[in-house]
Amino acid sequence: MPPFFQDPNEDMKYEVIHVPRPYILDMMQRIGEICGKFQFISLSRQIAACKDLMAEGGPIDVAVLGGAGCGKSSFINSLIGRPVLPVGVVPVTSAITRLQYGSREQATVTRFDGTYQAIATNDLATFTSDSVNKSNRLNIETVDVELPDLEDYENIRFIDTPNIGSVFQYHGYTSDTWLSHVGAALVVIGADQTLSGHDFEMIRELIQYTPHVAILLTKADLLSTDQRNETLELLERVLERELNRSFPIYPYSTYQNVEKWKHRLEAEVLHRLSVNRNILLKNILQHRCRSLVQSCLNYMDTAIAISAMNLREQNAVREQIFHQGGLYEHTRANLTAVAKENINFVHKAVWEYLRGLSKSMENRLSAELSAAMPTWRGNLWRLSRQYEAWFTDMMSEELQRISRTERRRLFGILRKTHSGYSDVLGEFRSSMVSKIKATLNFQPTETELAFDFIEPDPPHPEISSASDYPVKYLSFLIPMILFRKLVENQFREQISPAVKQNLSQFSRQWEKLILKSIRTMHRQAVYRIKDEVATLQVLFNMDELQMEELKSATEDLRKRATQLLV
Ligand SMILES: Nc1nc2c(ncn2[C@@H]2O[C@H](COP(=O)(O)OP(=O)(O)O)[C@@H](O)[C@H]2O)c(=O)[nH]1
Ligand SMILES: [Mg+2]
Repeated sequence: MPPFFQDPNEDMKYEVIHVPRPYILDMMQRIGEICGKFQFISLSRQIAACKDLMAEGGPIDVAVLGGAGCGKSSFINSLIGRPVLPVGVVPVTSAITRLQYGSREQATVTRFDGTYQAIATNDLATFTSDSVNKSNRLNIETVDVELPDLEDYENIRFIDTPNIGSVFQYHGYTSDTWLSHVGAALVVIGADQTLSGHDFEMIRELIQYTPHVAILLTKADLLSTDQRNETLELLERVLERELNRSFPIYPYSTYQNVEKWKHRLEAEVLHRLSVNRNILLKNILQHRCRSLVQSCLNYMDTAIAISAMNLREQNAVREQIFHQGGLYEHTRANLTAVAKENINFVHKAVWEYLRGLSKSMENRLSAELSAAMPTWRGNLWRLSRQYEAWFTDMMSEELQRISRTERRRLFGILRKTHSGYSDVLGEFRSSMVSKIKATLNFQPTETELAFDFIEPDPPHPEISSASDYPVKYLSFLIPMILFRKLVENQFREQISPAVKQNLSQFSRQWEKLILKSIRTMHRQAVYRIKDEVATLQVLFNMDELQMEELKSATEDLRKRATQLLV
């Protein structure tokens, strides 16, 4: 059986040169001062990102996955030491629940619309169990629980999941799901369960997200020692055959010898994971800090190289970098092109998608209407008002649900735009570097120009009920006993055009929001190149005094950074 971790450093992508944390903090402090003093404004974002990372140090996510009833929630409860999560013979977990150490016991429910609510941990079942929260009709995205009992796993956040299928379908998108942040996964297989193609598929998908996958064979108490060994061997063979890879398998039981199983899992997986987490975070921070120091030194060296030239030479370089070829204008034009191309596509992308939802929505509303109508009373005028109120309620609920559950899909076009802008910025940076290299004769290190992806809040649906009865006056005269069926049919027939009209209106609302984001990101990207150009301009405009200071600051920074820049 392969160990869950090889050497803790072996599978890390980042080079490991252990510099102490206070050293990194000190470097960051200095870089901040230098950039402030010499106005290297283009580095302020990188500095902010490093600061965020230093503040991070949060827990590593361990996903607990597996078919319904295999014992995921029971397993987590046994780590906690008491029954916090609902457990049951029938599947009981309907929402993703994340559990981690906290000095005070507390739980928070987050809904798809972004609203959240503090709840008592005793009420967890109300929100996460399928019997109460049927098909997640409470629209819960996640439930977060903090418990003092998890102190032994301070660096780990356990993620209890509803069942195999739903983990991946949960959000209907993959690139930025919580799975992409998962540090490790425990795939739970019950000893009373047979493996299906489904399970292999799930593991296959899972290993794209994390190399750290272990199998937990739960309900080990159902097997004799011989049976257990046989099962372990068989599992190992089947997994190897299906996935061309071996996995560490840990037997577990929440009924018998709990401490023994737990201890082994802790020693080989859980504790090693937190140790690795710290190393990984530290390495990323070092990596970022190094690239920041590098960028800062690039600017400083560029300034020094410029100051060594006479005025005529300086002007020639300035001309090269800022004017010839009009790199700045060229980049702006490219950004505009990306914006235009995507803006033209927004209507198609949003409307075609929403239009496709119309039929099923009409069917749903028609069924609901048939159920609702018999309870309506009164003359035609009153029936029409009841229909309108009913339709407005139903339709806005439908539209809000789309905003909640389909927002990632609706944002597809925004993601594409963002990546287009990022490419243009990348090209800008590369040409800048090659121009500096050609004119000043040294090679600055390439650094990235990342910028934010802006996700708008969903629109508030404005419903029109499209009831077109010219009946205000006549309606009192129409005897309902005779015409009720006719009127009901009229209402039925209105559903389809009204749904179409509202979807189209809703589509326009979404389109407007998306267009706004595309424009905002465009402005940001333009600012980014402006900052870059402004920072380079600064390098040409230093007086002698500043130059003296800059030279000694450069020397000082380079000396201090030797540890980091090896
Ligand atoms: N025999 C045995 N049954 C268990 C064990 N762990 C859980 N179960 C039972 O398996 C059923 C499903 O457990 P649950 O934790 O809700 O599974 P989940 O759906 O994967 O979260 C419950 O009836 C548990 O009592 C175990 O270690 N041994
Ligand atoms: Mg469960």
